[in-house]
Amino acid sequence: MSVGKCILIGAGMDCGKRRRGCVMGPDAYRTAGIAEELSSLGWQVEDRGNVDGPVWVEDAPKGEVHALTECISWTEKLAKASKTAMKQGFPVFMGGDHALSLGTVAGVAAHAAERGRPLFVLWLDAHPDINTPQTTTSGNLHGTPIAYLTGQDGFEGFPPVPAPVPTENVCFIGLRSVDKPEREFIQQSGMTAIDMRYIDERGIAAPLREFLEKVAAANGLLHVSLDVDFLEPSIAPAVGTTVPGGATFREAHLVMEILHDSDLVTSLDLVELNPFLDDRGKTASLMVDLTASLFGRRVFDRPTHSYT
Ligand code: 5AB
Ligand code: MN
Ligand code: MN
Ligand code: MN
Repeated sequence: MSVGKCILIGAGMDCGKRRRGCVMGPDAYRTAGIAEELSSLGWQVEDRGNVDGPVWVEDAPKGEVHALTECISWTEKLAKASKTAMKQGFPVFMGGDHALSLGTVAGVAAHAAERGRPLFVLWLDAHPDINTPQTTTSGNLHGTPIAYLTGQDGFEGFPPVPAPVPTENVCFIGLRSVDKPEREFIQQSGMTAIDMRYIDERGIAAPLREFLEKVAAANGLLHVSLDVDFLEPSIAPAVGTTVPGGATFREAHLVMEILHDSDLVTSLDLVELNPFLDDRGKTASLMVDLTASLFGRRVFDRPTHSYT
């Protein structure tokens, strides 16, 4: 990725699930030095502050969808902010829980459609987040953005996604906790779903490069959504939904380094950081370091792999 303008946008959305704390995410990234890191890499950084929206919502009874109205309101606001920012630079959405992607990616998709470019989405997560408000058993909408963004039914009341992302343009990497309806959907639709066993057997670089070849061949835009729980919980404890067996420190950096070199990424979500659960800021700092790898931090220059 060549240096340019990076737009930081805070989205302290905290109602995509019941456990609170992601509201503090944007300020934890700022405290960990995200702006300074990116500007030291040559990027022009503009911190646009936070998009505001409802933060405290009473818990819905067990089994019911939690904070539906509030999530719809965030989705509308974030889709607008995202579409605007896409025209102006490279947006980094600092969450906030993963329900924020309902809005950020919808805005990115609208922008891509206007430019006549296909959108691809790389979902770095322990979970595929492809439940709908009907299939979810937790009632937590942070487990649903991929269903919404790919145009699945069941999102009544949400703004219609102007340009749904084809399921074949989504790649999951890091999966290790998949609900039954999610597994069925993924298998039927033939989505690219790289689970941890695949990574154990084949490494993380090969499937990532295969996906990037597709993005390059289609002249696509690429949105990356990085959920803290993609990472091994011992290195990234500040998340409400830890699942053992995640990406290691080096696997995660390698993903970001390869993404940097590909020159294909055009927007990024940093989601699910819950600073209330952190250990002296170590998760926030790791997320900032991973972002720096995506934006070009490296030990040595090396000849880059060329895509199509
Ligand atoms: B996250 C679960 N599938 O629907 C659900 O952290 C977990 O954004 C969702 O990936 C995890 O509640 C959402 C059990
Ligand atoms: Mn997620
Ligand atoms: Mn997750
Ligand atoms: Mn989570």
